[in-house]
Amino acid sequence: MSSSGVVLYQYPRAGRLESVSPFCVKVHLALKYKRLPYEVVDVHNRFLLGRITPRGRLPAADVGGERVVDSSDIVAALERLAPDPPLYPAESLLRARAQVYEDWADEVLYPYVLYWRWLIEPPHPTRAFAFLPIFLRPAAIAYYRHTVQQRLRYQGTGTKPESVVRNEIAAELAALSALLAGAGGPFLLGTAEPTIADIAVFAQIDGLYWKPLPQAMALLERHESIMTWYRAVDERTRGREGLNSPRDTP
Ligand SMILES: N[C@@H](CCC(=O)N[C@@H](CS)C(=O)NCC(=O)O)C(=O)O
Repeated sequence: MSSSGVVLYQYPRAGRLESVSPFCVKVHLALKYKRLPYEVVDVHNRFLLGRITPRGRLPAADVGGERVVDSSDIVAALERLAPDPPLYPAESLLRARAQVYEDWADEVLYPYVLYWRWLIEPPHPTRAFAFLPIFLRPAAIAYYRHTVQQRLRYQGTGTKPESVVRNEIAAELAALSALLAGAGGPFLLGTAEPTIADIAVFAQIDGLYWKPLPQAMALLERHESIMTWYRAVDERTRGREGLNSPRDTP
């Protein structure tokens, strides 16, 4: 066990992305920003999730001897464990804005990330699911694609044609770009250091700024303010590992 006692249960890495799941990446970013050592347990089989958490979702983590589920609750528990450097602003209005950004990232941006990854630029069978024998990968992709489609339909985004979703994503990115340009500082709340708002939004944007998704990367690169902010968050959270370039598969 690591010296902090923190264990992160996650969906596995995908190339240089710490996890294929943006919510697991969000927890990695918080841990790295706080320079907390931690152990990672990869969950390859989602049917075994019930052994880790009855909620059947990842990430989950052991923090301070307790099993915590949901990236937002995990980051809050990390803040209690290691308050310095802080991820939550002390000032109440900034804190409220941070909460709204986090919810926007988790609830609005995430379905778009799923839609883009599975329906616009779906996984390539030879590159995805590297832990499976190659002949099983197309079936695994078909299964996950179907599951994601069902969830997205229920959530709403999956009922929309691709052209509509592309326009909606472009509008969200334009909004992010304008918010960053007007932030008055390098990070979303205008602060000198990143907050939970940056970590949460970055985790979703990072899920799109990824070499297997060249169209999404091109879309993001049209926004200079997003790219400047992306590099600043990346540098604060993992620059020391030299990973501040688009995530790639090996
Ligand atoms: N609100 C949760 C969302 C977590 C979530 O949706 N995780 C996905 C992976 S990105 C998951 O575990 N899905 C279950 C499955 O694939 O069966 C959080 O912030 O942790």
